[in-house]
Amino acid sequence: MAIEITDTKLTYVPIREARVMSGLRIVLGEFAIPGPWHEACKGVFHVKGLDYTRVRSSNEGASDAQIGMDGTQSELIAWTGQSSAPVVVYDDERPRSLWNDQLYLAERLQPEPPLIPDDPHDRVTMFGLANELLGENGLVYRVLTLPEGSALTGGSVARESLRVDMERSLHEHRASRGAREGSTEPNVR
Ligand SMILES: N[C@@H](CCC(=O)N[C@@H](CS)C(=O)NCC(=O)O)C(=O)O
Repeated sequence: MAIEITDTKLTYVPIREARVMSGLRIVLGEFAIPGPWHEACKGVFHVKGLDYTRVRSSNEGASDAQIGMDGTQSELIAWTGQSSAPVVVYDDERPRSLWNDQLYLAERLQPEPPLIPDDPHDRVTMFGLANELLGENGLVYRVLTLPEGSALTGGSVARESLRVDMERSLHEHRASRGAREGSTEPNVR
């Protein structure tokens, strides 16, 4: 049986309802396609054991599978000041639409198990690598915004430039880690 994009089993409340709720709400969008930021965000709150209300991303009555078309994200923009998802909202605090802010919020609400390393070098490495993937212009961001027709299997110029950039990033990361490991500084990993 084919799975349709609209085949969801969980309950998603409209933005209108979520705005007047307290507690933890996450704007995920009601559709069956897993998104990289969505899954990462859900994973963080799952590991922390934090319950949240799932929220639709499109305007009430509009299909979530067509978010962004015909201005159907205007309710999301009115609530969160931007158009991307996921967005995590806790009580009346500012909406958090960036992955690192979402991670810090989860860590604050439920410190166990810790997901942010105490060791400063580990922390810098973790946020640096995650940013290479999830940050603006990171790997995931660039794959999603590759020009139409330059699919990952297409051998396109865009794909090659992405590969070269990621190899350079990893090479630089390994080189700086190697330099630290060779250093005599204690506690440097
Ligand atoms: N704001 C997120 C990125 C999330 C993101 O770009 N999500 C995509 C879908 S996977 C999106 O909502 N794009 C529509 C838009 O940015 O208007 C972050 O940097 O942590």
